[in-house]
Amino acid sequence: MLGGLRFSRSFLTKSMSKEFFKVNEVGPRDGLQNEKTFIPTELKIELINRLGKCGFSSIEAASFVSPKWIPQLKDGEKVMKEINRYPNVAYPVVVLNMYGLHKAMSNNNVTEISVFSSCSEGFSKKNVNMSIENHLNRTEEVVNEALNKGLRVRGYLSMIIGCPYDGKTDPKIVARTAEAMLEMGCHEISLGDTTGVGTAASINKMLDEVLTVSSADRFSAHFHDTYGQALANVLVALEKGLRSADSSVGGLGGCPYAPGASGNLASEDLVYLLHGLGFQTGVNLEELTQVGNWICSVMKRPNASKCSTALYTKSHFN
Ligand SMILES: *[C@@H]1O[C@H](CO)[C@@H](O)[C@H](O)[C@H]1NC(C)=O
Ligand SMILES: *[C@@H]1O[C@H](CO)[C@@H](O)[C@H](O)[C@H]1NC(C)=O
Ligand SMILES: *[C@@H]1O[C@H](CO)[C@@H](O)[C@H](O)[C@H]1NC(C)=O
Ligand SMILES: CC(=O)N[C@H]1CO[C@H](CO)[C@@H](O)[C@@H]1O
Repeated sequence: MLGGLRFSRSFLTKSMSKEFFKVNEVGPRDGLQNEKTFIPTELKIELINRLGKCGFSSIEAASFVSPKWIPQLKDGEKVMKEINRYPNVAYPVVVLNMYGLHKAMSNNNVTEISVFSSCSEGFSKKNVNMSIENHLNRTEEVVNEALNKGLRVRGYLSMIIGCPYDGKTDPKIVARTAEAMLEMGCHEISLGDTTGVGTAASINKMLDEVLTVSSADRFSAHFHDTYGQALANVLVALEKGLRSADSSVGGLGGCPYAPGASGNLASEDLVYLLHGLGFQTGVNLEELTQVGNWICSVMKRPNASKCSTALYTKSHFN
């Protein structure tokens, strides 16, 4: 057995038809942030509008961080002002500090923010020049103010399995960091395998530890496909009771730690897995593949979704 990994017969044979699984589309933010091409504002807006029509419950739409750091997303305010909002769809934006929070709250119709913490000291130091604990302290101020103003806050953890600087991440640190963010008042913690090094066994081990601090309904799986393991890892998360995952249309977003490698799991492939298991996602797969093909052709990049490629060569379908 792989690190105590067990699939009960009932898990894969049980009908999931009554269960809802939340797919968080992160392409317009996490995806575009890691693409070399700058996407004009009107195209970003069109992308978000078309994804809204596909039926996602959450679409991460923008980032309110210094344009010096992330020039690809410098037009967040205009994007948030001009998108069409579909009912019951959350449009979270990334905020890293008070400056970003105030910008997000100034007339941009933002109702949900995402905040970050690393699970690796080495990455935290490189990325924000602070220890994990110091950075959590800073983040707490931002979360407190956001909650006071009635915003919802989602917490992102990065480097949950491994880190380019520190090597393997201790699952106990992931659990402690998740607990700290839940105590601040985050409604959900997105568990980011940022480098995509996770396997079914290491994801299983990490979740065993994390699920000692809170229940599965407070976590989302954010698994990268760098090593082709993302869908297998999502299946492990499903077995552990998670019913939320992050993915990106067409697999938008590369991997800054392995140039040329894939980053985010493609939403099309995730939705295909979930529908195959009988879950409801609210997402129209056919429409989603059209959006994926459109944005990939606009960006002149290959479509990383295997599902999309298969669907459009027709004979593979059904
Ligand atoms: C803010 O968003 C809501 C829906 O989420 C929409 O009804 C409203 O028109 C928006 N307001 C502005 C100023 O964009
Ligand atoms: C990092 O933080 C230390 C103090 O905590 C400071 O002396 C140093 O200048 C900072 N480095 C950068 C690159 O901001
Ligand atoms: C974080 O804040 C708490 C209380 O607000 C304080 O006790 C603790 O020393 C701080 N930790 C660091 C590393 O700054
Ligand atoms: C429909 C479509 O354009 N699919 C393309 C996605 O990208 C792959 C290359 O990675 C192409 O082979 C597909 O044709």
